[in-house]
Parts: sequence; C-alpha cells; structure tokens
Amino acid sequence: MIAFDAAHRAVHAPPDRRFRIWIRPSILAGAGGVIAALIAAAWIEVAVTGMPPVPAVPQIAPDNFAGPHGFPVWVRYCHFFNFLFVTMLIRSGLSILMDHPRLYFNDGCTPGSEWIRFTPLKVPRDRVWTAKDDARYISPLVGTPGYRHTIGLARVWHFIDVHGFLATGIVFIVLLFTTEQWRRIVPASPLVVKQAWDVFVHYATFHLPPEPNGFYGYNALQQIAYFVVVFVFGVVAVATGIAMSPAVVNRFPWYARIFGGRQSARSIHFLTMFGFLAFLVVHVTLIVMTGFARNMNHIVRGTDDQDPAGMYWGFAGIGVVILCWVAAHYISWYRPRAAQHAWKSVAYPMQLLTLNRLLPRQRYSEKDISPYFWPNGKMPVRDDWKRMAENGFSDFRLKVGGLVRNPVELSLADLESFGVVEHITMHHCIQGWSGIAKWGGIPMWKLIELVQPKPEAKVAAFFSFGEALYGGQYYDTQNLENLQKPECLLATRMNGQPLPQLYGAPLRLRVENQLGYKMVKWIERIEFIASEKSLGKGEGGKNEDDEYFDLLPNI
Ligand SMILES: Nc1nc2c(c(=O)[nH]1)N[C@H]1C(S)=C(S)[C@@H](COP(=O)(O)O)O[C@H]1N2
Ligand SMILES: [Mo]
Repeated sequence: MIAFDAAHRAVHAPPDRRFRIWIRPSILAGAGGVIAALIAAAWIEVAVTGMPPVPAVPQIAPDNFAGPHGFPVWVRYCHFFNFLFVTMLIRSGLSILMDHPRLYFNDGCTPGSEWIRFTPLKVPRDRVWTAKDDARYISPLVGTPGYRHTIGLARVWHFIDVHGFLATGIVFIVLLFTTEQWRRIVPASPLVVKQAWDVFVHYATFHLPPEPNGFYGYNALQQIAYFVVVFVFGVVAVATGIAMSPAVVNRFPWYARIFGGRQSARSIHFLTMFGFLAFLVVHVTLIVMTGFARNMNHIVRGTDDQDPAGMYWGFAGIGVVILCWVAAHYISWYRPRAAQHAWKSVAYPMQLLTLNRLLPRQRYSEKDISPYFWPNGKMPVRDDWKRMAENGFSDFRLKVGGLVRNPVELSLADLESFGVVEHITMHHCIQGWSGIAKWGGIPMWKLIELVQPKPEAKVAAFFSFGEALYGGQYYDTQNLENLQKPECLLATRMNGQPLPQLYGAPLRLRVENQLGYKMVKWIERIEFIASEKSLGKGEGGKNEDDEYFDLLPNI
C-alpha cells in the first residue's frame, strides 16, 4: 500500500469504490441470444442426427508424420512473451478504461448512450459533472497502476508494452511463414469450419471430442481459435488502438470511420481485450483438462512426454510474469518520473518524426456536432475571473509576453478584430471520451506574427485562471511549430456562441493533433520561453508535472 498525501488520497482512494457493470439490455439479450442459439442448435443436432463424428487424429507420435509439428524454440519464446505483454496490456488497459468507464458507438459520448458502463453512477444532469468526476477506482490487483485516475502511468505501461507485443507478433508471424509452421494454425480448407462446428457440438453438449496430440495437430476449432487470436484479435487491437490517436483521426477521419467512428474503435478495442481474456480462460481450461503435463512440455520444453519438468518451468514462467506485474506496480508508485521519462525518450523523438507531422485536416460538418460535450477541469475560483465573468469579460486583457519583441495586452474585441475563423473538429480527451464541436477564434500564427517571438523562444506557455487537479495554477506548453499549424486557435467561440464559462471563457487553446489536456481553458496569459523546463517541475505542463502525462500526446 502506498502512502498518499491528503490531495492524492482524495483522488486515488475515493470513499465510493463500488464496482458495477451495466450492459444495455438489448445488447446483453442479443449476445446472450446468439450464444444460446448456438448451444441450442448443437443440442438439437445431437437429438436429431446424433453426435457428429470428428475425424480420428493421431494420439501418439506416428513414425512417419510428415507435416510441420512440434514447438520450435521461437514458438515457445513468442508464446511466453506474448503472455507477458498481453497481460500487461490488459492490466494497464483496464486502468485506462476506468478513467472514463463508459463505452459508446457515438463520437459525442452523450451520457445515457453508452452500451456498457463500469460505474454504478448515471451522469447527473442537475449539476456540473466533469469527466474527471466520472473516473472510477480499480484495484491495483487488477489494473496497472490501479487506484483511481492513474491514467498517465497506465498509458506509459500500455505504450511500452505494445512495442513488446508488436515485436513478438512480428517475429512470430515472420517465422510462422518462413517455416512450415503456419500450416498448423491457418485453416486451409472450408472443411475446417464444418469440423470446428462438429467439435463445438461436442463441447456444447458436454462431451470431449477425440483429442489430438497437439504436438502433431490441433482439432479444427482449436486451429480456428488460434488463428483468430493471432490474425484477428492481435491485428484489430493494434488497428483500433491507432484509431484513437487525435493526430491520426484529425488528419484521416476515414481511418476511424473504418471501425464505425472513434468511439466505436474504442469499443472494439475493448472487445478484443475481452476476446483475449475469454480465449485465455478457455485455453487454460482445456490445457488442464487434456493432459496438463504433456501439454506443458509441448509449449515450455518443446518435448512430447509426461515429464513434470514442463509444469515446473511453466509455473516458474508464470511467476516471472506476475513478478513483472508487481515490478510495474512498484515502479509506477515509487519511480513514476523514471517511468514517464523512459517512455518519453522513445515516444517524443518518434512522434516528432511521424504522428506530429500530420496536419489536422478534419472534414466534419454542422450535422456532426455532438449534442453533448463532456466538460473537464476545475472552474476558476479566483475573484478577478469571477468579476470579469459577470460582465462578459469586457475588462479582460490577454497578456502576451516573455521572449517577444512586441509584448501586447489585448481585449477579446482586439483579438477578434484579427479575424475569427471556425473549424469543426473532434476533441480527444486522454481519458477516452471525444466530442465534435465548432470552435471559433484567432489562429495562433496570427498572434505569433504580431508579437514576434525572439529567436531563443521555442515554446509558448499558457497559464490558466483555473486550478489543477492537485492544486496550483493550471498551465501547459506548446512548441512554436505546433502553434503555427493552420487549425491551432485561440478560441473565443464554441458552436457559434461566445465561449461558455464551463468550456473555458474567456479564451481557450485548440490544438487538434493532440489530446485535450494540452488545450488550456480559462487562459489568463501567454508567455514565450526558451524551454518548458523552466516552468513548474519542468515536464511541460501541470498534467505532465503532476500526473505523468506526455509532453507531446499525438496518441
Ligand atoms: N485550465 C484548465 N484547462 C484544461 C483542463 C483543466 O483541468 N484546467 N483540462 C483539460 C482537459 S483534460 C480537457 S479534456 C479539456 C476539456 O475541455 P472541455 O471542458 O471543453 O471538454 O480541457 C483541458 N483544459
Ligand atoms: Mo482530458
């Protein structure tokens, strides 16, 4: 157990830690109906035509077995690393999920439209309920790092592990096809589907079909299951993961539409996780039921015998995986900055070269505008902000200074006199929700032209009237290059109206190739500086300092 100070305890260990899953009844009935129909069909078939024969398969090693068989050393290592990385991805993914514990098939995330939620709470409509209020607690036994609102570090693990998962997957698939081993898991004839059904009929009516020796071949259903796990779940999980990147979605909206939209991609991403878990349960059950010692020797030692060594080494391997979970937990709580920096050392240069080069170029129309837009952040409590809010911010003066040749103070009217442009864009919060809105404001490049940053100025810092989650002034930074992209706005309007107080009045930033927390609301002043390292804890923003978020979140 970690010792939290009062501010962190209030966030991470809230009094209400109830865990509830609610699923839309029609979806539950639909999914239950499909499963019940399949099982009923199996029983009816057995009642009418009897148990379908499943072809006899070699039980013991035939002397002359010609096909690809056995478990070469690379299969065994890939199996181990895949188990490690998939479980780490699931654990960190669950922590991420609980930060916005609702899944939807619409990009506006309207409360009440979710098909599943992992919270007992409905969104209250009579008061402000921010996305951060909505985050839920998850036990650290289940999630990495667990507790509530630990999404920054959960993402660090998720992204580090996905590289391991991808490397393992690529090695596995390349070796699969450069050897004959692919024949073992790629169904080669439509007959396999028929035979898989026959095997299913056995299981569904509580019979074990003749069990092949997995060293030489799998039954048809097993072959299809392995194929689906590798070539469907694995591939779809990665593809839908990419479909949640603000840089990708705001450059190539069609990519998210392949999956039915950004939230649908998130739902499918969750369903692949569920698929992996369901597979794991059935897989392990059948491994135990069909000759545990022999099966363990296959995958651990690569031998086909009854020696107990495979079990012992297998348990040792599982122990190593569990130790990795514990280590990730320990690092998250005791060395969070090291974890954040380790991921940043890879991600930052890589994103500068790839995702960050994608220019936002959304093609949304008025009819795409979300009927609901989740609010986030703490409303300012400062008296000067409240006083200005009372008269529509007519007294507000944005101060722009720092390393500039021409420091300025501008009223909202001054700013709008530069010419207001409007964009309809999709907002992506790190927590998982999204929303489409029309933002109107002054392109940042115009302001930059006006103030003329000195050559040393590389970064602009945006300071808010509002406070951050753990107290202290909210701020964030952007490099000048991203501020000069065409769709980067200092917004004064939302959906054709003056910017509402809840959404950041008098001014907020819009940078459409990044996540929501970079878009400071309730902006008080802007300062051009040489490096983000001179502010706060030096990580580039309040969330980066205190919540271990990324400096450059293109994904
Ligand atoms: N001042 C301030 N700005 C902020 C935040 C905050 O907490 N304080 N939260 C950020 C986050 S996490 C998001 S997702 C967006 C939310 O913008 P919205 O309220 O318009 O949805 O604002 C960002 N700007
Ligand atoms: Mo956010």
